[in-house]
Amino acid sequence: MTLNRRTFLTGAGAGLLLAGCDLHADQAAKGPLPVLPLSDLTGLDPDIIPLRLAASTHDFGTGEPSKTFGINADYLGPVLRVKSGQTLPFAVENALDEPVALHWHGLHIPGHVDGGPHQEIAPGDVWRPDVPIRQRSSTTWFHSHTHGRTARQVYHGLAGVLLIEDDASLAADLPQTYGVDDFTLILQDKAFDEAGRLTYELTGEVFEDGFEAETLVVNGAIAPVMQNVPAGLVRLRILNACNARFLDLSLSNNDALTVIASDGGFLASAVETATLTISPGERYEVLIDLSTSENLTLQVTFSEGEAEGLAILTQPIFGDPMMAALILNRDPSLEAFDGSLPKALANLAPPRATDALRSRDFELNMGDEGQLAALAEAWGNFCGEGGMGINGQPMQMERIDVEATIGELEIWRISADDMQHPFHIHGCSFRILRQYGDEPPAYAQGWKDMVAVQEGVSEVLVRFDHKADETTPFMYHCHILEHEDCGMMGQFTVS
Ligand SMILES: [Cu+2]
Repeated sequence: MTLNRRTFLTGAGAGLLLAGCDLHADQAAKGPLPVLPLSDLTGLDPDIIPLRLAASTHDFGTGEPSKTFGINADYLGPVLRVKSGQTLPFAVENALDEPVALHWHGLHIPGHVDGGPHQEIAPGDVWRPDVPIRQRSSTTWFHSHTHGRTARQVYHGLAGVLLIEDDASLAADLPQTYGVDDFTLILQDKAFDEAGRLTYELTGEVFEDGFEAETLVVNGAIAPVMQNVPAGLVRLRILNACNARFLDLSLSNNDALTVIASDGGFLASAVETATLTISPGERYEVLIDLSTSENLTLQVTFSEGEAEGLAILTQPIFGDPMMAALILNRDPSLEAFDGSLPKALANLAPPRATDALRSRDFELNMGDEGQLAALAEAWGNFCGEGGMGINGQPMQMERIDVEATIGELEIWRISADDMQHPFHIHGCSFRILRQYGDEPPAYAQGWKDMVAVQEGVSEVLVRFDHKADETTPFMYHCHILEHEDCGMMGQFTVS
């Protein structure tokens, strides 16, 4: 089935409530776009890069402080801008009163610095990985990956963005003045109680669908937020850091979004799309042209997956209304980027599937829906036998599921027995050959580390260039974080 389980059951009622409503986004801004603090390390040779993970409080815009986690901040972390070739001497301090692991999502690095669940940092301890950046420019991120605690820790704020530049990206004719014509957006959905405090509760239903809330938050502020920008091209580097929601992005004037990069770097050339679907864990870079419009709004719809069969008929009625995320106001007094969009962005040959040496099959299993909460409670958020898994097996810290060989090209064929899932592989980028059994959208045909899985088989062409042994193996998993915690994850070595 194409809808998630909860929507399938309650969609009829929701549809009646929405019928006749204006589906266009409310344009009134609630406040300014919070520009995430930039730490620009390009051209520097720091002895140490401290990241302090601590509990704090943060006002999302309700007027009431919420209990949160942050990384060098009250909520979320900094934007680290680095250059390929650097080795980053991190000192990750756990100032929380619970264990934490911090994973570098999208980095091509060895398992012993990957920050997976085998690399827990005890409260009060400092983890000091030297992280080598040897990949092309791309928007990557870092987030909690603590076994059984990832969903709650990320939801409360343990996530930040790592922008990798290289010689080509720094020389590219693209907007790159941070906070002026180049912005990083972290999109999330949040729930609040009547007092305006952040809430998060795990139930069987939440383990099933993942945690889905109704309030859209951009960089830690309730949407819509507003930003003045110059009269020209504006670059948005967008991360979906929701626990479970797929988001559909579009523009208020129905113009196409110009997509220039996906998870692992620039596309071969810009791709125009009316709607950009971004799954939890995914990143895309888009350009928006403010040279002719006085203002433009980036809109978000909470996606309900591929419209197929029954869903095609019901989508316009059941579909959630568009929400304004970010209102861009043209300010002619700001100096505009004076270049034009480059025709070619990257050398990106089509993937050569015929070169693959082997293929592997993975089926994501939802488990027994009625028992997930009880199973999870018994196992400490990890659902155990009878809960979620991959190929019939829940994640086990002691079990290696796949042994890969360094430098060998493989095809991974991923399917799901129910629901839509965003699948992530550590330590690499890959190319999508098929998504839901079909050719992926043009904007998803570049370098990726996330692929959506639903009906039909999704296939990726992948090569592992970094080692991971059985003491610190790489993970592959669903990026619906409650599914990951519940056991929809496996481990692999590369030798
Ligand atoms: Cu999942």
